[in-house]
Amino acid sequence: MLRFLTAGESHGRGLVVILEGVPAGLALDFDAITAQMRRRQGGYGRGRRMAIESDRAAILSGVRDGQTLGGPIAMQVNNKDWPNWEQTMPVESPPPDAPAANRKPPVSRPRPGHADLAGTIKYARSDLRDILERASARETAARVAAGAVARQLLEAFAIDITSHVIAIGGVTLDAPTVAFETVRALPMDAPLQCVDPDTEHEMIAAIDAARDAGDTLGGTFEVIVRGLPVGLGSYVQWDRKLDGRLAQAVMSIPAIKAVGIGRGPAAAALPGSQVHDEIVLPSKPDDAAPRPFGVVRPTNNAGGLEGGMTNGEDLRVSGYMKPISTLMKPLRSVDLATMTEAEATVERSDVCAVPAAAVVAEAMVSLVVADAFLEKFGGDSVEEITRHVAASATLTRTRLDAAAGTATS
Ligand code: EPS
Repeated sequence: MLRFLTAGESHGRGLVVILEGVPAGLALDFDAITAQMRRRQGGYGRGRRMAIESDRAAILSGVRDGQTLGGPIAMQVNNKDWPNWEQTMPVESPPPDAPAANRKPPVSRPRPGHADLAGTIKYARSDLRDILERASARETAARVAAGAVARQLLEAFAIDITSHVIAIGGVTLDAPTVAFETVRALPMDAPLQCVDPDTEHEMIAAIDAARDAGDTLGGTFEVIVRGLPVGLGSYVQWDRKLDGRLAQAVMSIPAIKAVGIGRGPAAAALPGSQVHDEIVLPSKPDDAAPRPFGVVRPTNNAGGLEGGMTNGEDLRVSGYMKPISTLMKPLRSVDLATMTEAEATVERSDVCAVPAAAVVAEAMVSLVVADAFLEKFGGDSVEEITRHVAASATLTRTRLDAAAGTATS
């Protein structure tokens, strides 16, 4: 339903994304797209590149007078750093007599953990720059641009998305579940987007210590989606299960090594009685109002997904990020040009990018959820989808009323 492709190298002219499947008639807030891209650039522990860039997506197609047209939306994000790399990353081969003063020498010492080694073998390129430029997490700027459009489609149907950081290195937030509103209340400029200031201070200290040691840190984040209708995704076929689709999307973000839904891996160590969310009737009439089908779930360990479908509770997806693989105090490697042991290449990089990865994950979750939303309520225009959503709510209401009638008769 909704698909996108990105293109671009980290130090090329820029990034491009084409997003297809957005229905017509969605009024786009362009500043909100820029705001999402700015969020991705933030977070304590980022490197010097983020001080150079001020990412902005120029929309090239698919939008007229501020509204989507139903056609592919193409967006371009220019790299401000490009003038410094023009001689290293030219599209055309420079003439042999051209001065190469600003051309960076080839990279031949792969960084453990990065795409460098497997990429150079796979694509048969001798300069590792040919690999690392595309493998760089810079590409995620284009994903965030596409995700910002998907997010606006969801917001038009009262679905909201946020995220927060749970752990940096060994410093972990000590809270079983953090409410959507608590996360929403975080200021945009909170350095690590952690809801507890004391834990955040400890996280900052851990990042400082890693930087001083020439090391890097990973961590954990959680994306929360509120306002989802019941039944996005399906149990009937493996590739329609929403948990599987979310896991693939979030795992595709550079450095993400595991994805959890709800309690995630912790559920594996607990008995069923402590994991599954009971189904009860509301104790007060008001309780039933926002819930689907007149029932209440006192807990949400499932993270809003049962049987690969949304169940109307908050969707909770967590991502586990390994430490960034460029270390200022490099690990052992081999110089592939001479086949001698040597320290890995040191490229400019971040010490920690977990808050940025959380923003990218919000974008990926937005794209997957919007895709599933369009599958269920699809239409060519926002107006048509609005009617489908209303019809589905009426059907549920009618069934509920019939069940209530059976109970009282
Ligand atoms: C990134 C841009 C990159 C890196 C980082 C993320 O820019 P540069 O290589 O010029 O410093 O800062 O990428 C990586 C950590 C990586 O391993 O590729 C960005 O825009 O997010």
